[in-house]
Amino acid sequence: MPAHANPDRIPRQTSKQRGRLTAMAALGALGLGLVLAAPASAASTLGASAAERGGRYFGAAIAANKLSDSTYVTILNREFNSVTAENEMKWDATEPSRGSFNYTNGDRIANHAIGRGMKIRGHALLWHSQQPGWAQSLSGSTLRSAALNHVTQVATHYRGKIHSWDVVNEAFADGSGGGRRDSNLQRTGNDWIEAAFRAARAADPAAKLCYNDYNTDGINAKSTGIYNMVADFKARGVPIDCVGFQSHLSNSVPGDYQANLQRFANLGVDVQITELDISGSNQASVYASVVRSCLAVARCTGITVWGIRDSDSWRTGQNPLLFDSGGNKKAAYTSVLNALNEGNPSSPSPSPSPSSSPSPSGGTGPCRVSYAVNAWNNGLTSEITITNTGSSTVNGWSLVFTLPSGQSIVGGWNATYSPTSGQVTARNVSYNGTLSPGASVGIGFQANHSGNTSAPGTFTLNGSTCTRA
Ligand code: 9MR
Repeated sequence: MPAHANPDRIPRQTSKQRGRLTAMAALGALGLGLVLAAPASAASTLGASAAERGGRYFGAAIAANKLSDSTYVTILNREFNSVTAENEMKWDATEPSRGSFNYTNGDRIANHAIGRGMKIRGHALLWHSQQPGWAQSLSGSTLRSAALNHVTQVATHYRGKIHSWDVVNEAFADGSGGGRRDSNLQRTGNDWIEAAFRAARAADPAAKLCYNDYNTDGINAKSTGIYNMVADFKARGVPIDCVGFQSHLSNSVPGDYQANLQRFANLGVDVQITELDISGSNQASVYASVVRSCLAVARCTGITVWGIRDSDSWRTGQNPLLFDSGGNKKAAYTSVLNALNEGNPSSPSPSPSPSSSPSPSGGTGPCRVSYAVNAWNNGLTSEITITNTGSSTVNGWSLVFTLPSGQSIVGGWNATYSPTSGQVTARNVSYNGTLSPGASVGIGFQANHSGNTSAPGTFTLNGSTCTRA
């Protein structure tokens, strides 16, 4: 399955082929607004409830050495449908000496997850921290090639098993106006991040490839620096599929948390909450706010908490998790489960019905469209960026284009698509109908094809022909 086939929308991963078919069926239903019939229900576990909310996951970071702790494993197996290795897939753990790989503990976690149909977030291929000593002492082209070899080897070892990889972790600096963090990796050249993403894509084309960082939960200089990098990667075709927001929070969540997730989603990437933990007396209500924000963003595909019990947390003494040290559910747990259960079962459909969207109205100026296609055997994904290059705001848009013969849309995001072949109209959804001058919106779809994977010839926005980027 190609990375863009949205494996997060699959209830569980089975064989590659079944996964692809399931993804396409799910996308077909969601993307075309034919919302799967799912009765309103009050699921009794986090994972089950998240799965009912558009196929999202609810995961936990886990440690291999705790898989023999029965209280821990009971909670893990009951509540979560995704796992992240807290430390076991990091560089120091997997390549303790150069060229010599150790997957023992990473595999214990992966096998536990696979045996129970849980997704796996791979964490993390490259990071300035937790490097083995031998890598810390390298620099320049020697470090670059060792780092890329590490990406290739580890992603190849876990090929086909990982839902999403944190390809690069924490590469941006705090309080520096949105610039990169200094590190031995950064000193090999600013392109080290895109080189890592390309190596990861080549090694495991089915995994979603994420950039992951902290203190990026609101709109701030650091998150904007990352936003600009993702926009640049999308524009240049560097393979990136998702951005992870760690969300290590203390007593509050930024007021623009949801808006921040949404602006990244609008670039055409999934967003994931990857290391959630929250300290402080407002813990339960802040947890609920985070969950509601994710459910309100169609491309927020899952939430991971960074540990199971308070005693498992790296934040010793802060009790930031959902279960107490005895394994009992805390108020924060109930708050999260209620927030999940209160979400619409399709919350929200990635392509709400057009009736909930603003209708196209005048003011359409010139437009520019970029179109990128990623094709495999009989399938493809297309990512389209529409930019309002006119001088007035567009309130509600429809983009008309003609698919080459043999292409047929099975699902999409950030727009509704009708009909699914021939001359297609993509219409805005409720949250992206307004395009101020200079603003862009990212949309996309997955299609079947019978050999012709070429792009449509012309794109027309609200009746005006767009230039091509
Ligand atoms: O929880 C992890 C802890 O056990 C390790 O000692 C630590 C080493 O730096 O990493 C912790 O996890 C971090 C994660 O890998 C990246 N984001 C921040 C997390 C908390 O420090």
